[in-house]
Amino acid sequence: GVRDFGSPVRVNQVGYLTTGPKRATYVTDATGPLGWRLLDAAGTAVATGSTSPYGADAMSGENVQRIDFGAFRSKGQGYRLAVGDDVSEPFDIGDDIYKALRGDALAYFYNNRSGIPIEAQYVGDAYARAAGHLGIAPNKGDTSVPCFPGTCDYSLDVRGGWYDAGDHGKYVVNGALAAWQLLDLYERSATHRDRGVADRTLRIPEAGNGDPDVLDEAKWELDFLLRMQVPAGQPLAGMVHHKIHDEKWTGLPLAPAADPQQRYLYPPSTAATLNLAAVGARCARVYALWDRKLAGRCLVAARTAWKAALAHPAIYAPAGGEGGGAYDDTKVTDEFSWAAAELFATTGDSSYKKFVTTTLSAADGFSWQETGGLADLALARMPWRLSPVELAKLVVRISKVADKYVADLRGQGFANPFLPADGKYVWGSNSAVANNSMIMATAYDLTHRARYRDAALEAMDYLLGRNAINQSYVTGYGERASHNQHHRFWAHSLDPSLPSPAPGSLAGGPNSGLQDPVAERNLQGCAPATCYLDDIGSYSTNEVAVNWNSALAWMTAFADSTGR
Ligand code: 9MR
Repeated sequence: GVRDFGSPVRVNQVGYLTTGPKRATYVTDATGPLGWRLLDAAGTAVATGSTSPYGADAMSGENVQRIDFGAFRSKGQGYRLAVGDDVSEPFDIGDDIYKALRGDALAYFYNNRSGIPIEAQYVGDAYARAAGHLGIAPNKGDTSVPCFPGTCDYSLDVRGGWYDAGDHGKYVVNGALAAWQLLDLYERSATHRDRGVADRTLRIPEAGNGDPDVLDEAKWELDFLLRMQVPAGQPLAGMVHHKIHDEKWTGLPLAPAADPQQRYLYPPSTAATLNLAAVGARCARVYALWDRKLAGRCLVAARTAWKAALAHPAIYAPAGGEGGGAYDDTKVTDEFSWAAAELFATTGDSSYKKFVTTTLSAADGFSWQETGGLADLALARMPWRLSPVELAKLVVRISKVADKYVADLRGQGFANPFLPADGKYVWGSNSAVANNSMIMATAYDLTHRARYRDAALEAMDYLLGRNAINQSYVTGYGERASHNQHHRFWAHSLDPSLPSPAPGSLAGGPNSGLQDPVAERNLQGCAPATCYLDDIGSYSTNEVAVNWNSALAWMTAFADSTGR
């Protein structure tokens, strides 16, 4: 049947920063300008203006007009935007719009920790659960996990870390990217005098230990990543196992502690090894102040991984397989470059520089698979490692990519910095939105050009409801928010005794590929930006994942700090 997207007036359903851009999109067949009214909570018009006709929006297939109410700067709650009889979902205007979300985006990680009970005192009764995968029946992992039959003959203790997503696998490549993004969030905050990552900012067991909570959270994953390295004395010593997961896909719902499957270590890969080198180098720098022991372990692991990768430069994780995601990747020049940049940034050892062979590009952005652009982001954090000329070039490169994303965002009816050249939205498109926004935000930090900040904030509008389907993709935020994301424990729609996803969980988002049966059945012929279903079965459009929530966490921290 015809899908009902509610009001044709599309806004950020959470709200707009007092001093930020305030834009909306109106879906209409009308071609001429129309009057809009901003209504306060009592329904009184407090500002008015005219829409700007846009025309047909390629990614949504809708004819739209755009609304700019940026001149209005009065804080308040429960505003709505109206055009004729059409009225938007409510939203707030204030300096604190992103305050709660920034905490919840990070709380996602505690909720998805493996190997530790998730306690009611931190998350509330509904989200509390037993520790998963500590080798207690019926669990078979992760304290002693054998290699996949025929691949090697030892077992490793790979407890801890975060579950990848809706499944209980733990994968090094995107786990490392997620941990890296939290470390970068921390370093950005530290250099921008943002107190939002201090101790006692999150509800986690480590709050109050004197260390920034976001570093406590990232440490939970780093400890796991370090355990994935092949020990000395074994074949491929220093390389890193690509992943650990169940033998077969488990069904839904399933609490982590109830998973009965055999789990295996899958063979080391050059990509996973270089991911540990990259995040290990960053870890060594970031924790030097807070946890010297961890920092030391990270540096040793990173250097060891780097050498192992040089010795085994082309061991690729295969596509396909059973029981877990493949995270396959047969091009690792980008991983070499990112790892080298992180190692150089941390150690200052210029022998790594010749391996930095990639730069940021608008076409690739960055993702778990395409890490070439992260080399530039690594260097941007340590500008004093570069000569003035190198630094100037770096700023130009990052700005040019940000300029392209600003243009892509401004050029669309529903402002979005993700505009795929092939016209297709990918699996996890919302993470591309957030990661491209992080690049624009970094350009803002480097240049202080307002257009980068504005565009980064406008991209948040897209994620929170100003889009083709009037959907906030973040649980608990917005009137029409996703709450049936694909997850084995947050499976309320399958078992009412289980919770919905915790507030602050980002859905993967529209995916043109229709790569699951529910999407295939229900979304045939969808325009790219509409290929989404808030259905627990639609894992290719509606899963959660650590490397998506890390992007959301980074962006909400930026948005929150820039609003004050
Ligand atoms: O995020 C991954 C995406 O880039 C891939 O296209 C997709 C299919 O291989 O896999 C995604 O990652 C999933 C992983 O394979 C298994 N756990 C859930 C992840 C998020 O959906």
